[in-house]
Amino acid sequence: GGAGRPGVGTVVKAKPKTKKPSMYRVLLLNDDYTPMEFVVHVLERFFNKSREAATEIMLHVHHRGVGVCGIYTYEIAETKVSQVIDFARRHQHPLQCTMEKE
Ligand code: NFA
Repeated sequence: GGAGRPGVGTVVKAKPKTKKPSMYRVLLLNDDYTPMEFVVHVLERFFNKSREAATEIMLHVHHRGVGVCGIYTYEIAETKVSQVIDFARRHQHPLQCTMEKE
């Protein structure tokens, strides 16, 4: 506004142009067929969990139906989901993995 009038116009403020990336929960879903040991192995291999932490998450999923494996940026979460589903399929297990915005 204030076209051509000295001192009249829009104030433009320099804004720090960084923002935190959105984070995504990677979830494991229960099923009746995937062996418990396989799920523990997946959590160790793809989510860097200790045997103890992996067992705890696996049992949570087994009893509650769904559980959080980790929280990542979109691209990393997407990669984890693909890796888990591919790995399970290659071993002929129906294990499912998905992601949701935190
Ligand atoms: N429910 C599976 C079983 O009893 C184990 C399992 C746990 C599968 C967590 C998927 C996720 N063998």
